[in-house]
Amino acid sequence: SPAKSYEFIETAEPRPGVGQITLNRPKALNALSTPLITELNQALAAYDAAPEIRAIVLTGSQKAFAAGADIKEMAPLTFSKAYTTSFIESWSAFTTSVKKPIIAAVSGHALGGGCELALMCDILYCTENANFGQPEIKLGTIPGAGGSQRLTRAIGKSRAMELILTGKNFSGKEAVEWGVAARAFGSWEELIEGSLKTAEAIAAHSKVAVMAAKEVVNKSQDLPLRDGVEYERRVFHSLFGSEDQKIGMKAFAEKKKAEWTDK
Ligand code: CO8
Repeated sequence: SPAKSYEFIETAEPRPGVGQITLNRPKALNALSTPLITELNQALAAYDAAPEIRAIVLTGSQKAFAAGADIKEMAPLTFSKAYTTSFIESWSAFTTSVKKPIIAAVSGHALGGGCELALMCDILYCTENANFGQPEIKLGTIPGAGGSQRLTRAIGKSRAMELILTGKNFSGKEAVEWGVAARAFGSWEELIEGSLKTAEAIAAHSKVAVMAAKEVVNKSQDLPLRDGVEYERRVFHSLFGSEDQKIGMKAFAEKKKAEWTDK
């Protein structure tokens, strides 16, 4: 069972097939310390391995998704320590290792590493007044967990340059207008309900197909178009080897609801 007790996060299974991870370090506005990130990676790996979980929602509090990497932890860090311990590298490990879809539900601050963490997720939902930003320049440094790459891919070079060079924040409403977020909700309650509903909708589909779909969409971020299309076709062909493809297409022909076997 994925149930385990953590210090800096909470886990719950609020809907069938849905695992919810809540960042819970309220005194530091969910600043992402190494112990917190370690727990987050453990919880994500546990849900990925749990057969009954089919989609994951990652959230923080109403006030803060995460106010960034832990500045107090980073302040004394040296180049040689950061370099030799590959500081931050493990943060994004889940983007390649976790196969189940992760929905980020962002309310309040998502700054620096918090913004980067949200960008690592598969679907980003937020509240209209969520507060996104890459303020690292104001601390004398730069984004270090993929912000310069993922944000630039999401919103284009000129806007990303403006944000990263000035450290200016942007709202949840802007995040949707610019394509960073899929949807912005009017309130925290609507954000959580909307995120769980989408997770439930995903959880109702064939697990094999859902994981394959996540894999091929994410390939689009790494591969040139032609290679990506070819990759997609290979995976598409391989799904003719799944039981669920037969079940899904037979159910359509018979006007019945598909009962997935996840095989
Ligand atoms: N790190 C450590 N502690 C933090 C952080 C943080 N990022 N953010 C807030 N806190 C702490 C505060 O120090 C304060 O603690 P204390 O009560 O002990 O003084 C507590 O949280 C509450 O914060 P505030 O009193 O400041 O709350 P406000 O509501 O007044 O302000 C803000 C909220 C605007 C979010 C403000 O806290 C702030 O500006 N925080 C820093 C935001 C920031 O610069 N983030 C970027 C960090 S750098 C970064 O992420 C680099 C990424 C590089 C790699 C990342 C890997 C993922």
